[in-house]
Amino acid sequence: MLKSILAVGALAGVVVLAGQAGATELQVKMLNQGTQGMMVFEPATAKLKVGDTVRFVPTDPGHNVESIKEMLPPGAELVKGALGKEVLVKLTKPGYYGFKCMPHWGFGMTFVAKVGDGKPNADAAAAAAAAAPGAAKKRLTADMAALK
Ligand SMILES: [Cu+2]
Repeated sequence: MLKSILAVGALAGVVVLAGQAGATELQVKMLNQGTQGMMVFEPATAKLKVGDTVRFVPTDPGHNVESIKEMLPPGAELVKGALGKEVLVKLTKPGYYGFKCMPHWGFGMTFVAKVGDGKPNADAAAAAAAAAPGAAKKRLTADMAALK
């Protein structure tokens, strides 16, 4: 268990144990330039558990984070962060959670988390990825395939 947490931590940059036993907090940076190119969330994908949290950190200014409403598990809360603001999201339901930076949606600035087995909205999330604009379609389609 500890070994797998360390491995994920090395991959994601920072993972810390949250207060709740067994729950993890993933830190996701909003960047003008990341390892996958310009205007990215880093990391751009994650496999997480119900009860985990994601902390979106405005490392560079001019980004926000908000839910892709067609990529939201049933019963999960819509998120809409302000520009340049940190947002903490608790993943309370199983399924795929999609997020976008509104100013850079067409550039493919997206983040997807598969929570649990992802099944509750897997088909809807795949359809939303295929319908996304510009570079977001390419990124989300690839990310959904990688998370399977
Ligand atoms: Cu952005």
